[in-house]
Amino acid sequence: MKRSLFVATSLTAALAGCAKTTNALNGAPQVRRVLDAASALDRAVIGSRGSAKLYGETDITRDFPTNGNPTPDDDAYRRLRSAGFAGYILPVAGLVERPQGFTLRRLRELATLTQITRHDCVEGWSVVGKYTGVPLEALLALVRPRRQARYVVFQSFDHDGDGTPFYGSLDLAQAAHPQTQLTLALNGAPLDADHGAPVRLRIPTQLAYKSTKWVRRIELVDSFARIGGGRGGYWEDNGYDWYAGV
Ligand SMILES: Nc1nc2c(c(=O)[nH]1)N[C@H]1C(S)=C(S)[C@@H](COP(=O)(O)O)O[C@H]1N2
Ligand SMILES: [Mo]
Repeated sequence: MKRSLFVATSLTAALAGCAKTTNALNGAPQVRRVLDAASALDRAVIGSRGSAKLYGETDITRDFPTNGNPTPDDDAYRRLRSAGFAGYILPVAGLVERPQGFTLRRLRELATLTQITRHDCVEGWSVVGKYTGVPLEALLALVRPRRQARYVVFQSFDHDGDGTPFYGSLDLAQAAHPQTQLTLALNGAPLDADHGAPVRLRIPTQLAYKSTKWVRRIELVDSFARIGGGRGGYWEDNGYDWYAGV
């Protein structure tokens, strides 16, 4: 369970002593304040400093489910995929001093981080995988965020059934966390299309819905209020919390 939710639920459970009453209470303003305070404390204390647990080779899950939108199949993605993503370039732009495009070859050179971590879906399943990729911090150091930059926004190739494009965001502290990675390989093989090829985000300190697959473009911004539904991500626009610490 999400830690902030656990802390908050324990608090309200202690107050109420019964699950049904807890649900009713969750909506009450004074309880809402306790919940929000617990979440803010979690974000401040654990959010960008705590580390996710590292696992060993024998812990790696054999079968990896996929979740979220179907694998993109629009022309742009299909063309890239049929060429083994040879023509892929990841633009990193916005509030940076050195906007630039990263080829897959360049990203592979920068992919110095391999870590075995757990991927926790909010729906209640987890898998352990070996993820290899570029520490996001290293990429940010190359583009040099401007002083006004506060968030890193990840645009994807996929969209939902209504055609709404997927995107996600992190603040700069979360982005610079040493375990936050732009992943190129899963369990020793290049990422397959269903798991986000050619490049996905992997942030093991947060729930998997923050780990944006099929990254098409990265942009640094001072606010995400004017992007998508304005809440910082596709899932957030659909009601999930922006901060999703595990
Ligand atoms: N672009 C994109 N990224 C996404 C999603 C999505 O629908 N689109 N779903 C998220 C959710 S809810 C989960 S659990 C993980 C699933 O990753 P997996 O398919 O590699 O297991 O991807 C996350 N990243
Ligand atoms: Mo998920």
